[in-house]
Amino acid sequence: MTPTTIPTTPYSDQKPGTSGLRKKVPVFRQRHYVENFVQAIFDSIADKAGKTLVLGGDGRFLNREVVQIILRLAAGNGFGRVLVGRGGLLSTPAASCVIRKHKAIGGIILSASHNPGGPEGDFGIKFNAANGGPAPESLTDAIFARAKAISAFTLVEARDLDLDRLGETSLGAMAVEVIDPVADYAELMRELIDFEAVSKMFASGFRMRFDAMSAVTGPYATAILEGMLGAPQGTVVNATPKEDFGGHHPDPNPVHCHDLYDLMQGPDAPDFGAASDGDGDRNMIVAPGLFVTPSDSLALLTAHAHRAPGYASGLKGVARSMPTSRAADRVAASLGIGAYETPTGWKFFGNLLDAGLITLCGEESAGTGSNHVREKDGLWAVLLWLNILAATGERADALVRAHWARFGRDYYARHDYEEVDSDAANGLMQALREKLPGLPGTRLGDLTVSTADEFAYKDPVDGSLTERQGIRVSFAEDARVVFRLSGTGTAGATLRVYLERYENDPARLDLPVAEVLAPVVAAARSLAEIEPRTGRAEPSVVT
Ligand code: G16
Repeated sequence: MTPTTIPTTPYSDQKPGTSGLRKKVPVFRQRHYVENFVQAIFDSIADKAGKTLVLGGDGRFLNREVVQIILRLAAGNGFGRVLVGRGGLLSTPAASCVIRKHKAIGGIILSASHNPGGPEGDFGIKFNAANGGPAPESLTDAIFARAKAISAFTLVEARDLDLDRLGETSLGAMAVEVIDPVADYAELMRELIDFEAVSKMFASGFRMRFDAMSAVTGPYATAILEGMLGAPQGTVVNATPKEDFGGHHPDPNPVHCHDLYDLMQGPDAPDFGAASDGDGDRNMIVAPGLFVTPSDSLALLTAHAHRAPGYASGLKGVARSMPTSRAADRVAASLGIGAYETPTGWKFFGNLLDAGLITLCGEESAGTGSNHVREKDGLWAVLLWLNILAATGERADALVRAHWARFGRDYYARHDYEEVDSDAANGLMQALREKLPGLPGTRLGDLTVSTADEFAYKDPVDGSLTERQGIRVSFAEDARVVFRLSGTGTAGATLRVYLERYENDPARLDLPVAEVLAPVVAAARSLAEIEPRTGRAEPSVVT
């Protein structure tokens, strides 16, 4: 089989966003759209001849078809071997794990994460580098530049391979190995987490519900929680991955995962509730009667990680994205370890992890992870929580309340205004930007602005500068609001407004979030002129 080179014309819109290229399925179905982008990725990887590539996705609509196209392109581009998950499946954290373990040159992950799937839903292609992490901006910029200029792609013309049978076949000179998508990942979890202690906890009657949201984590959670840790059958619900996630939005938050959320608020709540998203990197944690914000979850895991074997010698440092609450910083200060603030996007944690500056990291957008892989990892976060519950013997809600009693509480919410007109959204951000210098000292309702700026990040490892990463306004009353535009949406613009307020008065730790944040919400809306500029009186989603 000799490779064939086929002429093509470029598309101008193949710019990777916060996490790879995400578009509607019909966009990806345009002639050679996939081939062009994947060829642009391959053209941007030096020394790929004979190397190993990892390939898999979250199983959404188009996953199987695109896996076959990428296999043919990989063979045409001289890769030596491709490791592909059975059925074309690999969760994002498992792909990161497999890349690292098998010393691959990188991997391609097919996912649009928590966005809905199906013929009219979303699809995505992301390249992860040899460290297992999302391509850094220098590489995504190079891929975009290449995609805009592409004139041909090279592939091996062949029939589809059988992706459902484990084992090795070949495509031209390239080996293709269909691997068990769960095995390497499960082995890594066993090294990090005290499986014996968690098994004992389940054996003594501990009850949990894990909602896999008809997405890729189903097989992982079933194998590990029910298979290896002895949780009762049925602990994992919605465990079969579906191409359209059962028509749902596979986003683990109280809005989209409301069955679990409602169960956990009711009288029959099990001891612990958790969920994961489309590609398995996000998580939601719910204690009986208490939703745990991702920001609080990161802080709590930072405080207790040493109870798990993988972190027994302590943490080097912790990082959070800028819009994530400062709860983890408070724990880092008490532990005497470094705390870092990065732009939104998991790729910004990679250098800190590789340089050994941090062990844990997390984001308000339901992402938590550690140095075990270079992606956020939903099931890992759940397992670490279980390890901590087993080690302390505490109820999850009691553990959270004890955390607040010790460190204070960062009340937190995010308001998303989805599918806003792009010009209106950019105009809103620009107007805010222009107001910044005059804001300090201004009164907004009962709040007084103390500082106002636009976040820019200088990477402490490679010195690279990333600007315009969100507008932040802090108030003297220990409150803050951040405005930024999402980099993962596929229609119009999404304005994200991140709201927080710190309280450490013991009498004010258990108040309704909306009540505590009301003055911050009002200040944010008037400051950014949200309704006049977007026509939206209320956000589309509040989490
Ligand atoms: C991706 C990134 C995250 C980011 C999130 C939201 O997550 O990996 O780092 O926090 O998008 O980004 P934005 O606010 O720009 O929409 P995922 O789970 O979608 O891959």
